[in-house]
Amino acid sequence: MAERQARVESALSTALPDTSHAPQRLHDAMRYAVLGGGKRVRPLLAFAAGELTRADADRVAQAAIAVEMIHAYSLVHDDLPAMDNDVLRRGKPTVHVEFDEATALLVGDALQSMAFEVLAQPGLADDAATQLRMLGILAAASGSRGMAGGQAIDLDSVGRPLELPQLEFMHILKTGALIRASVNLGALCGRHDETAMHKLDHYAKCVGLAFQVVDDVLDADASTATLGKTAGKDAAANKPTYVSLLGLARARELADDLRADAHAALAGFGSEADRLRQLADYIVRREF
Ligand code: GRG
Repeated sequence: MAERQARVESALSTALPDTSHAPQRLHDAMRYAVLGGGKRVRPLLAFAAGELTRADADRVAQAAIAVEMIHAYSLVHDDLPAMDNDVLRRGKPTVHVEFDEATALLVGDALQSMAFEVLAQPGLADDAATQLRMLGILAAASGSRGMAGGQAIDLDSVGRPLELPQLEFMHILKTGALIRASVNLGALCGRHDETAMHKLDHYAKCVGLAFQVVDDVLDADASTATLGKTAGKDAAANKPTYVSLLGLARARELADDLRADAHAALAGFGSEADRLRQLADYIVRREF
């Protein structure tokens, strides 16, 4: 993990504009938002899926940083006063606190465009049609039928009782869509067949939801210092979560059931899927 995280950090640093280039403040803020923090779960998933399809690691690195740029943009916008209004992210002041709100908006906008610029570089897949498919996957996962749509449902649900299926729908879009895209993009960088893609997609849906269930558990059960972001925000904002609907113990059980489902989805694969199996375990057992 450490080796891959370092590779992601270096690829991100190379791709992001240098702070000596104008507009310097925006480039500084983009680098602040992306570099030096985060678990890099989505890139790790892309690498693990790429390992399964024997993809060239340099290709996967580009797909992986494209997803991470979308993720970083979503965190910057999510922290804005108009959304979650948070002051701490990845253990440091949020972008609008360190810079200003207008800059934070532009950081998100620019990171989103840059993700597609990176993913559109020639040669990230064996043929152009596959690479176009990759671009479509990332676009759909980020938009109103993916992450942005999930965020809209989330903002609309504060203080309103959601049933479990509605909560699940929201998280499949808000958190799950980008995690699913990470796995799919990593796999598409290599030699894939549609049966394998189908199994991988099922695996990705399970870990995507598990990731969110664990996020809810940690929000309720871990400290701000451990998380590097404000803990207990969901309850304070009266937000429906897996913990508020199921209680801590059942939410933990649900995460473990989803981990088992993720493993089952990989049953037909051999040791080439071990990294994906380890990541499913990590996602459920992580402490921050
Ligand atoms: C603004 C369009 C738009 C979307 C925002 C992802 C998101 C949607 C909001 C983030 C709020 C949040 C805490 C969601 C729960 C799951 C999640 C994405 C947690 C943060 O991801 P990690 O734990 O963060 O992978 P690091 O910092 O490790 O990268």
